[in-house]
Amino acid sequence: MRTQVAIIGGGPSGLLLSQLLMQNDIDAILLERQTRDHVLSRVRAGVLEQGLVGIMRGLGVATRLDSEGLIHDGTVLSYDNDVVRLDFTKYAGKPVVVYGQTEVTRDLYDLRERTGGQAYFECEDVTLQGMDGDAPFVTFRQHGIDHRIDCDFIAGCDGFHGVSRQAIPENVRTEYEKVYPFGWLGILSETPPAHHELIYANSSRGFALCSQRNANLSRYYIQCELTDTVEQWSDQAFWDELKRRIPEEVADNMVTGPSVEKSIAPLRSFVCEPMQWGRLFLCGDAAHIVPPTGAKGLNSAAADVHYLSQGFIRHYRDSDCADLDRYSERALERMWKTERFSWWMTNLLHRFPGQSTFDQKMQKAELAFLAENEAAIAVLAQNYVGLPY
Ligand code: FAS
Ligand code: PHB
Repeated sequence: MRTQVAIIGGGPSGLLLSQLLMQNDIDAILLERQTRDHVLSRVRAGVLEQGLVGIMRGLGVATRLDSEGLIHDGTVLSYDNDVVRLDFTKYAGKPVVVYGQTEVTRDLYDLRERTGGQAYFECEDVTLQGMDGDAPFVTFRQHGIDHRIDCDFIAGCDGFHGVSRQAIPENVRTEYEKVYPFGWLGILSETPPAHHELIYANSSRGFALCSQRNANLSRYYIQCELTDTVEQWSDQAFWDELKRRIPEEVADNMVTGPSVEKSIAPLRSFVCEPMQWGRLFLCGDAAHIVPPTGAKGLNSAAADVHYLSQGFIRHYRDSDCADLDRYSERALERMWKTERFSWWMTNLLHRFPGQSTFDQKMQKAELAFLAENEAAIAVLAQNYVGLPY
């Protein structure tokens, strides 16, 4: 087989890139390790920046997003029973859209099928070869049959645990990492949201987040120990702990119910530099990870895809490699600012093991300053709604 761009990974990064390339008559083949249903079974991000909404609309795949997505003009930060509302539209000029990553992925897979895009599932032993030359290729096995794809470029969109990042030689790569000493225990419940906007709660017992997917599907998280397991947390134990961490008035009025999904995610900040090597380009979680406190994982993947697709389009349309050559520089410039914001939000809202009473006072003072200073709110709002591409 031969294609122009071989895309490794069929999550949001790979799907967005494949469709943007197709829209510009650039041939791409997408290779996914799992089945489509497995990919769609994942419950991940919930907040979309306008940049990602714009890409979806540009692809003509935002009909459901525009009809079912929830426009959120703000969010709430709480510290025990003190609350601060951050008005995104007032301080950052635009809202965010609450629409699950699962639905984004579903819409993009439906689009790929409608447009006849090539996607191979259950690909095993994907290997990347020849990226440091001008004839890269990918090999993989599917249902016991070995395949080879010769290509011009390879896009590594295979997430944090994929093979693409490892294909960059260790002496070329520099990896920056911070692992947080806690995780997020998340549940999905078919109950009405506890509040019309998201609530990010800092409490003496730890962080909690009240999020949502639609009028009858809510997503909640509580900070948990890294050693916790899902089995240790009954639904009732989760609800009881969540209620202890959010403002009393919200807790007293919230509707609880059985979890339809329950999972624990570790938190880390991670960046690989560079995000390109020869004919290989990394996108999304393959190159970087943020703690979900700033709702930036999916959205930063979209920003990478924006830059990389521009690079490929300019290369094939204008025989100009300028944007491709500076992809890593452009993507990392925005990504490090996103890493900072996600790290800052995580430090502001979580209780760290062994945290001193002074450090807790610093968190309280930061939130108190946010409550009274419009410039401080504006900085947070502009980061939360998404930095410009
Ligand atoms: P993804 O990991 O989504 O997709 C990579 C794809 O590559 C996967 O489908 C995988 O099966 C495939 N793959 C891996 N190895 C392969 C190989 N060798 N060959 C072929 N395919 C291969 N972000 C938020 O903003 N908010 C959240 O609340 C949030 N929660 C998260 C919870 C969890 C448990 C995780 C892991 C992430 C969470 N994220 C969250 C971040 C998440 O949304 C990512 O940022 C987003 O999925 C990035 O998309 P991709 O870069 O496509 O990576
Ligand atoms: C979610 O709804 O899954 C969600 C929302 C905001 C975050 C993280 C997760 O910061």
